[in-house]
Amino acid sequence: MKTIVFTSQEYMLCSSFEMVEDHCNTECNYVNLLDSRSVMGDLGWVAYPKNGWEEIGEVDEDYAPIHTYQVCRVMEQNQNNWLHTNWILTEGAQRVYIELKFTLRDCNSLPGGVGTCKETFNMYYYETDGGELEDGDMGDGEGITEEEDRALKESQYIKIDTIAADESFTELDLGDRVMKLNTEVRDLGPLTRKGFFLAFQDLGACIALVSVRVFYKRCPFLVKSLAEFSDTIPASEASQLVEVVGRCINNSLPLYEPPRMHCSTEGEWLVPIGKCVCQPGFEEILGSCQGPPSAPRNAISNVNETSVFLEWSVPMESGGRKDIRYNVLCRQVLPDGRGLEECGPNVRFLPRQVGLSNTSVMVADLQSHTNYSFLLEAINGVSELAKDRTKQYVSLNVTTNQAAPSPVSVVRKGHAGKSSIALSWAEPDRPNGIILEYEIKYFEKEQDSSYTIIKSRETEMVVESLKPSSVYIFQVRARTSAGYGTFSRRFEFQTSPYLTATSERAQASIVAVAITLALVLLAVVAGFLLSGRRCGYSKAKQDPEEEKMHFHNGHIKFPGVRTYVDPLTYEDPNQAVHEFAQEIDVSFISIERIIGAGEFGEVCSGPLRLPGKREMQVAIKTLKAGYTEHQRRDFLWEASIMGQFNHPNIIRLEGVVTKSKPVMIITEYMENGSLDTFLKKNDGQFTVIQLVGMLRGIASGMRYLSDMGYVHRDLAARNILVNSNLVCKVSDFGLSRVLEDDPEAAYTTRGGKIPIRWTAPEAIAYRKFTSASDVWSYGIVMWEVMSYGERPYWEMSNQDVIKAVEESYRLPGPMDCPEALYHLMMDCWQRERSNRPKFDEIVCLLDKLIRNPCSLKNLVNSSHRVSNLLVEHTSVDGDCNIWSRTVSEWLDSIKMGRYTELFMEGGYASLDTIALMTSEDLRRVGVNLAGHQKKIITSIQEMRVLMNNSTTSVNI
Ligand code: ACK
Repeated sequence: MKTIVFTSQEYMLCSSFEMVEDHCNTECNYVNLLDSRSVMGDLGWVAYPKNGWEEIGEVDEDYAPIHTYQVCRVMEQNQNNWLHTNWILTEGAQRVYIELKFTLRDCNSLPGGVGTCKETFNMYYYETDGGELEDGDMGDGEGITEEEDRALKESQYIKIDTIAADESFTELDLGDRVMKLNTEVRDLGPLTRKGFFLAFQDLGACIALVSVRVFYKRCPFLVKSLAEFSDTIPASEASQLVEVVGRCINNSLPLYEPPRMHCSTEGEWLVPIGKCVCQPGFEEILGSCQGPPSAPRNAISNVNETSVFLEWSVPMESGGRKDIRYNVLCRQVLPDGRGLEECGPNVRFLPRQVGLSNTSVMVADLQSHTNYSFLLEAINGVSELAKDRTKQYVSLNVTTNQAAPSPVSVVRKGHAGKSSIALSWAEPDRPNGIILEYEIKYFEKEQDSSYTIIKSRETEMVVESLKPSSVYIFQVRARTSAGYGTFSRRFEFQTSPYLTATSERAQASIVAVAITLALVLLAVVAGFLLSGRRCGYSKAKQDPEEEKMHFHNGHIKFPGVRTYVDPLTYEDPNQAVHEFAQEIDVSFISIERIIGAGEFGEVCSGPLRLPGKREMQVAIKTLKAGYTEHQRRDFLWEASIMGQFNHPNIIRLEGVVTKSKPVMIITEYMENGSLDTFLKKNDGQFTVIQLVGMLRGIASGMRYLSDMGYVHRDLAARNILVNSNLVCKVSDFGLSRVLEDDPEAAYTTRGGKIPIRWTAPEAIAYRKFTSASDVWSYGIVMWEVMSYGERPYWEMSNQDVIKAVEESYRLPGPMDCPEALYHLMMDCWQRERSNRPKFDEIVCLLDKLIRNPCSLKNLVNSSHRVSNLLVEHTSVDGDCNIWSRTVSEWLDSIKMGRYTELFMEGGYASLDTIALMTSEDLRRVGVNLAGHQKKIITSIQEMRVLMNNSTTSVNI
């Protein structure tokens, strides 16, 4: 008898052609509890009796098993074939749905009659909390027959329905390969237990059960009107709705009342009530509330010399977006609460400054010993939309450390001789302090096992004792107080070849002539036009003392420079006076005002009208009536000295009145009076550059005096006079040997009268007054200037000052004093006088500082302080080198560059002082040609217009 009516291949066709895979994600409104098609292993269903339902073991084209049960015992009487599923968990659902897919054979189409053939089957269920039938599993009953046991269990099942086919099929259909797959769905509920079994009862039909799917319906997770509604299982009764309260999504709030929705038994969300809206500052974009992120958190910094590594955590609030980026704002802290200034373009950010996706950045090439404030900002794609909201930053204050100079980038070759090569190089881009010297390392190419290192304070030098026709490798590095920077890259230069004996001689004579000419030219240029001087030394291998011999402290001393003549060498002091001072007829002088009191009488001012000369304002020192001859001599002593000097930073003697009474000394008039009072009156009013300009003037005057062989002995701010252009001039040459007229001078144990606070220890101890002791005093003047006229050592007694200095105590750096200047002061206060700098070195250093104001940015005492490098009336873009361009560049721009040095000498080191110059001032500085005066004055007038347009000083 034929019992198998379908071939397995026919089932295969059925399942692969008609049964579409059902992929459902979280948005589905049903959840499968069982799907026989998706079970990969054995289904494990139990058939009873064993010859009833049978599983057809087939696989689909992906070799996944197809779980099809079939039964077809249509020809046999009394069929009662059961197929039991496994225990199916309800997952809390009260109503479940069973979807059956099956084929059913049309009884009429069966050969041999339809006597017992059925065209339906029954479906049952049995609820239970455990995975077993409560009276034991199928066929396990004891003491009863298998038949009885089966009847008992089956009786516990509740019938769901009798299932009939909508479509049955005949063999003819099969021949046409048309499969009639039926789908029937039944629902079941309310269920009360954790799970249930299903069973299919066949009473004699020809069935293939292709799939069984059990599912329940649910209202899936939903976001509507900015509210989230969670997965919800509907009620079991069709008419019932489940009310669900929604949760406002991030950055939103309920509008009036909490939003609500209703879940129907069909798994549909119905009847929305209420809604959420975005919080202020957030915008609804694509169904979510988006805004800028909050500030980055936990920002930390790690300083390594002049680099800072900044790290932070992601913001607490992302603003509802995933595209957070970070920007870094770098600002330098200006001292004294003058605010912040954006870091210049030289600062590097790695990997970049804006749009960082990582939470860290490296900031490099900052200035050493400088305070910075970093702002870290988090942004996202909608930050721009929320511009009105206050930006959220986290700020971080950082102080950089001392750092060695950056490498010298280029070394250039100058003249190459057969045994020498001239080199020059530029200062490193970031000196990070004052460059004390350069080291030049060199060796013959490919002989790098032995090399030579020489030092130079200049940015040029001639390397000597080289082999002819040889290639040498050179590297240069700079040193500051922080140590050496790294060497520059290697530069290869070659010496010239040997010369033949005759050509060498010829060359030698040419060289000799050239050198003579060059020297003459240099003398003319340096001595008479520009007073050009070299600073420091450049022949590194030579001893500095030796250098001094050759170069006289670095600048060339020309024969014929006048030397100071001590009036004492004149037997008749009157003769000395008239040797050096012009007698002025008192009728040319009008005394208009008394401006102060001197040791010998009043100091007045008024115009001097010399015949054939322009009227000029002068100061008039008078000798009070009733003087002794001795006093008269002492009084005129100053004129005998002053009359020997001619320098823009030395008070100029116009003449004396000795032929009438009162006896007078007439000098140029200095509008701002003495420097100490002037500074006290204008406390904190000047830029560092202006102060350094004043110091430069004083040093220049002192250099002149020391070159003349004159020792001042009473150099102090009170003895410096200041004119209306802030030009400082050394004065008070009174009795510089005995200092009788200085109220600061005190008698020493050895009987002399000495201004203790200003005087070098060796001068106090054994009256060793030299230019080196003047340098000590100059250091004190520097301190007075930088502290705006503070009294050195404050109220300490003279005795305590002597003791303290003896015990190596030195004045501390004045407030806001650039480190470079304080170093210079300290150098001036070296106990060993030969270690003190010379005045020409001081001038040279100050010139360098003026040319490179960045070197004045670091302040003493505190690494947090940065100097107030105010730049007057120039358009400043944060580049502190800008100042250096001004005077020389301005003169260059009007083709008057030749006067740069004279302007500097005259104390006109900044454009603001130059802006006040008159033609008379120009003449005084040394611009004598009328055409040049006109050109410069025109340019000054233009400059004034420009300055008036830029009303305030600008911080850099
Ligand atoms: O601080 P002062 O105003 O400047 O007061 C003193 C005072 O005279 C006694 O020395 C002032 N003084 C001296 N020489 C001059 C000068 N050439 N021009 C202007 N003021 C002067 C000094």
